[in-house]
Amino acid sequence: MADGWPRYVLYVITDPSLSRGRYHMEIARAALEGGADAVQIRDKSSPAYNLGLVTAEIQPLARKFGAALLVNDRVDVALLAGADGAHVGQDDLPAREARRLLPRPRLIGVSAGSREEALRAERDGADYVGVGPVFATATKPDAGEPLGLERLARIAASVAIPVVAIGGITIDNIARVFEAGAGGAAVVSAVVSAEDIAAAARALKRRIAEARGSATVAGSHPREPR
Ligand code: TZP
Ligand code: MG
Repeated sequence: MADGWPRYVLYVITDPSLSRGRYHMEIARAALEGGADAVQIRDKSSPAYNLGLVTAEIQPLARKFGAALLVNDRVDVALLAGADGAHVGQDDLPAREARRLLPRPRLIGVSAGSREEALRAERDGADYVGVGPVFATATKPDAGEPLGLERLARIAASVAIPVVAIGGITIDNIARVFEAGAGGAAVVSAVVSAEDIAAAARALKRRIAEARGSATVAGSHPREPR
């Protein structure tokens, strides 16, 4: 495993419905070339069989780049395809069960929209929480009202595991989620819908590096996932 693994700094979610016709492998490869630290396969319309094939195909590439590969929703697929981990929402398998099925060093990420959900996920064995939507987003219409940066900061200060901010994150606001204490930023459209996926990821990484370089110690959260 690469030094400092796993890292969630730039976490790219490969949703093919927003990708101008590009499929998971093409998105993942370009995102990894652009510096994505983690890639999540998200595909609400693919049966488990296809998801498994796609995941198994991308996993060696992610490993080559020292990045983590996770599967959205499907702990079973992550397990069978040999992915690094799975990401579950509040309506998927409970985090505690997901953890039981995918023991460490595999990764379990859990979506949390509140401090309570984040604390419960941490107690139940999550490696990180995906917190959002931080900003308004059209990508997930049922994501709920935006939390905003202050609530993101309160949640980040409440848990010891990394908080990965999600929802409406763009090149123009990504610095602010790190300033609020997030350890990572997860994006769909800002990377997947870009004409040049690798360039979009690279630009986000540059902006993150600037933000982390200038982040003050006060109010900061551990920046590096353990
Ligand atoms: N969960 C909360 S918001 C969201 C998900 C999957 C969508 C994020 O997509 P985008 O395009 O980065 O706003
Ligand atoms: Mg889900």
